[in-house]
Amino acid sequence: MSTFSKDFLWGGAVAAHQFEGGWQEDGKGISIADVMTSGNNKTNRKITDGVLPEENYPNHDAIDFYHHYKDDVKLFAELGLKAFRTSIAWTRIFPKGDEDEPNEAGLQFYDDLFDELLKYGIEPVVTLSHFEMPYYLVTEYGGWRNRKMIDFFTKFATVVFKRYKDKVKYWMTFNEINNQSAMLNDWSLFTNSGLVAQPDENIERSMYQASHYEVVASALAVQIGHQINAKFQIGGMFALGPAYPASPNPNDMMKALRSMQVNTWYADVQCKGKYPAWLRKYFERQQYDLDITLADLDVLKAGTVDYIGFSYYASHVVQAVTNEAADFTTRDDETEIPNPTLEASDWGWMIDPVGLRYVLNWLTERYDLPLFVVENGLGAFDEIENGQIHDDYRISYLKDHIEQMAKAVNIDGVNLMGYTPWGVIDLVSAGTGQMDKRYGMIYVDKNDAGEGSLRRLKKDSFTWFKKVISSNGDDL
Ligand code: BGP
Repeated sequence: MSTFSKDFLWGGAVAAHQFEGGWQEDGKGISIADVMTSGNNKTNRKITDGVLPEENYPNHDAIDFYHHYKDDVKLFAELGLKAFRTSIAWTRIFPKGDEDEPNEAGLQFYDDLFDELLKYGIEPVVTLSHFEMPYYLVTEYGGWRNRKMIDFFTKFATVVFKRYKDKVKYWMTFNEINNQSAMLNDWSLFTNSGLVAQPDENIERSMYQASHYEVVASALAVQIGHQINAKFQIGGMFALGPAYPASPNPNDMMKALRSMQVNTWYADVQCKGKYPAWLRKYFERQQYDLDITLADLDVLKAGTVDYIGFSYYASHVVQAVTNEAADFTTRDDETEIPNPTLEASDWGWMIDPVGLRYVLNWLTERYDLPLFVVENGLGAFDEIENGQIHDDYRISYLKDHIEQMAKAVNIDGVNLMGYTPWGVIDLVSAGTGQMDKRYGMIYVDKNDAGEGSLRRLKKDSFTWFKKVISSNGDDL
């Protein structure tokens, strides 16, 4: 008997802005992803004030899936994908975000894409907001600082839920909604909430306010979605990895616990329908006095998610900065250190397959909901040799992680719905804005400088993953 259920969703994951291109095609508006230049890591990708003629924006053309989607979906079918996770570019549907009527051409594009997937029996899995919102909502309304965003988002959600109610069953509201709290840097604030810190602004307070409006919007979307089609499965989506204590020192242990709590408070709210105690206390101690109404709290209770989607790439080691004075409330109380027992990727991400089993257990124990690994993978440089790409490093990364998923299912009793590795086809990296950090099983001929024929090539991992899917995970 197979480890994984017979309807296990083996798939691949991408996000609209990282692979579609066509940034001004058919009435699409400017999204926050369209004003980000490339960089070297998550902290130095530049966010520009509008689209500036002298800058180069990698997401504008990306891999031009917008014009290649039929051929690409054919390749996904050849790979044997049962599911394909993508997002809807909000700006194709509402170019500025506050219009009364949606853009028909944008809606039609996703109709065509979903039809193409369904033609091959590939189930679309759709994220409503994957690091994207109309840039106009940032300049005119201040992004998610503004309560009006709840209406704009729920309107967008309602339009697409209605339009695709017979084509899409699996949805997620916000991609990696927890990054902003866990990292609190310019990049995560912007991509999660469209926040650009203003002079003298307490940006942490604004982040919590924006996050609150997002979890309310998400809970409303869950309720609206279920009214439109009771069969919809609507999940949250979180970036997760274990935080290990640097030593057996109880302060390090307490720090690791708090780090996990900071990383999962959104999951607490979206799965349990209420804020955790430590965070309510934190708001009080900081005198944040957030706009959280009693009606909002009812919405959160009534709009809990059906499953947990999460990305898993790496684990972290944390150490309390001081053993004496740490109160374990802020990021200042910790430092992050490398794990001497693990290898790191070329970008310094700790490769830790067992950490995936740890997270699967942790989530099951805490929320007891179906789990869906909607991102996992190795960002690496690939070399082409005589038209071939021998990416054994990627195969071994994926294999080791699937083995741990199997243990979580077989031994630990975790309820796992599916596995959609990240960037099944090479795309623009969210963190660097570059092409040469590749995750795909399908290579795309385009480099960091934006040059290349866009030709698609199957890597060795393509053949390997095809076998994994056809054996339902038995033949690794
Ligand atoms: C997650 C995002 C993706 C994606 C991935 C890999 O944070 O949901 O959009 O890009 O990580 O990260 P990167 O592209 O920075 O390597």
